[in-house]
Amino acid sequence: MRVVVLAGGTGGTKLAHGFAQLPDVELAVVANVGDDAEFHGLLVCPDIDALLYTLSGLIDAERGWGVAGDTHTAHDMFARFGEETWFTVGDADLATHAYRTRLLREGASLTDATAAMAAALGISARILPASDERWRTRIRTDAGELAFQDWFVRLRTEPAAIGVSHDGPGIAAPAALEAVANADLVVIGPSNPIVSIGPILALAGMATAVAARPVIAVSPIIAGEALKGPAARMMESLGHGSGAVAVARYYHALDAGLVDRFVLDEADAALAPDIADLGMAPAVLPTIMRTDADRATLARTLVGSDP
Ligand code: FO1
Repeated sequence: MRVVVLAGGTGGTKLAHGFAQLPDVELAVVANVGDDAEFHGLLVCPDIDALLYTLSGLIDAERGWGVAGDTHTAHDMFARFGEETWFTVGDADLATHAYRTRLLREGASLTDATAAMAAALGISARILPASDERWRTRIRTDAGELAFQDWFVRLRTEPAAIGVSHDGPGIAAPAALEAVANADLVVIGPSNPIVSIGPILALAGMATAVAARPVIAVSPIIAGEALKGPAARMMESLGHGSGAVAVARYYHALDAGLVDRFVLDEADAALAPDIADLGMAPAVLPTIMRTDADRATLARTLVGSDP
């Protein structure tokens, strides 16, 4: 079975790891590139990095980014040179960004560079950047418009987001579009709908390609809160409402036929009728993934359910 997971950030990455553990699944993960940014002259792709490190077992699981046990000698040296160091790049992580940047400078696409890195790290799933072009998320706030990492890491998501846009040509990577078109199942991971999934679906042709396949979306919001990150607060400050139903409404507003089945956590079982009212089949499951086994169990259940 060919499964494509749309992912960005922690939740979608964990679920992708669940599918990667299933022997009968041929997995491709379409990764958000809206968080990408340059630091120390190198291209950092946080959502691709999180997938590379999670699927290879290198991830710092506590933080959800970076390499476990990484050291910071280069970071300290950058500080001595007077570089901005609010974005922490560990020594091993620095090699990832340097290698990627070299491959791109030599003419590789981001898709090809990512494939080479995944292969080198022993990952058999395909990690497909949603776009090979620059497609950067910009956050509008009362204090002006900010690049995503500036808002997310430097300002710790203060001030509140009042608008989100994407900067770039909006062209989907051919390999990502093709994987979606050939998928038996597309899973929209429990990632931030606005800044992780939204930028993927905003690429030309992507939402239409996804909508044409059987699609299951997993809510990143449980009992009104995101397990990690600003999704719940962003949904509210951007006027999309609160709770898991707001996530379903957000996808419904993008394309009424996008999502066939919407997965609520057990804590939100009472919301199932509201999901059905939107024309999506509700499914109520334990969605909190504490262990690797939890990830595989959720993935197996989704493969087994008929969207
Ligand atoms: N997140 C932080 O909160 N602080 C950091 O210093 C930081 C560094 C970093 C370096 C490489 C990388 O791939 C990711 C990094 N992240 C950091 C995580 C990341 O920026 C965000 O979690 C994502 O963009 C949100 O999905």
